[in-house]
Amino acid sequence: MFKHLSLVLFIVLISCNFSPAETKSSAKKKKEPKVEAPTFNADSAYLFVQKQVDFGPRVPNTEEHAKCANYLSEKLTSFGADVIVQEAELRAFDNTLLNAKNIIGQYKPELKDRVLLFAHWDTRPFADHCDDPSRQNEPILGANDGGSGVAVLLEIARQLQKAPISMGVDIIFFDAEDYGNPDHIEIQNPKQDTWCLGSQYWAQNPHVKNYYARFGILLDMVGAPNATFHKELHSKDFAPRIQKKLWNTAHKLGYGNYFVFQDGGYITDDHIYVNKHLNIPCVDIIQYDTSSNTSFGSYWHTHDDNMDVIDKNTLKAVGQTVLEFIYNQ
Ligand code: AHN
Ligand code: ZN
Repeated sequence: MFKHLSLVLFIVLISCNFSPAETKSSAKKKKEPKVEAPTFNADSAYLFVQKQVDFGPRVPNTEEHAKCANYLSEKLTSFGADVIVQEAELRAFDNTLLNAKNIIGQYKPELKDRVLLFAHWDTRPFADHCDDPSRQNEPILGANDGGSGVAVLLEIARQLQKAPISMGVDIIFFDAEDYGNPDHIEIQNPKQDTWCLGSQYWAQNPHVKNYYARFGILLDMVGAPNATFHKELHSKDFAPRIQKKLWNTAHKLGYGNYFVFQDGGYITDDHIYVNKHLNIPCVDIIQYDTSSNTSFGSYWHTHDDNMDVIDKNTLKAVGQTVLEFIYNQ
């Protein structure tokens, strides 16, 4: 009789899909993610850096820049995004008129609930921090400064196509970020706000009316070996909760050596304009190197910013953290 009763109970439990082990608090408390975050492929991301570098420096108003723009918009399209290329003529520090292109890849553009992921895709037109003065006027390759952030986002785009996410996602590659005032030549009456021209334009002229996103994440110089990402201070002011959750996600995944729980500096970067004009809380993941006098790596704005400063492990740490974060919203 007892034997029989327990068998009945067992069947009832199974048929209700009710696991006795999960009756206590633990299982109910945590909300399960709707879709498990895909695995970020660092080999793929590395190739996306290589592809960009193979074009040469991507300086506005050059052929290499135009070719790379085509490559990036084709890539986003091939990964299932609806692509808009926003063109603008933007005035540089020296009054050069730059033919700039912001490349925008939209996933589920019909949804209101969105996240924004961005990086700059142009590269610095000069090597103003190069030790050799005779090479300071040559443009840099920008493997890390430009290439890495875009590459991580391309790999995320590839994963978004394979494992659709519940929210809308926009990936924006901003142009003319790195055409800011030079440090190697004296400028009379330097202009203000000479950095981040593409994001300044977009933030004041977004590709859709009343554009909004729940939050934004900017990737800048995310590929150097043993890079450390400190908590950038504008991000801490605008988006403290998102920054904290993002850093916690990295630690949970075992990337605490990269995402350190320490404050960085206030860095002028694309996120400040997105936050200022559109009120979207944005976090900048940017390398902060306490041992170098620029606070960025020693390769920064020099000819050393080539494939030698790209490490797959760093790309992986950043890419997997961002994927995990957005799939768990
Ligand atoms: C300044 O140096 C003012 N901001 C750093 C933004 C930057 C340049 N990121 C990459 N290159
Ligand atoms: Zn730069």
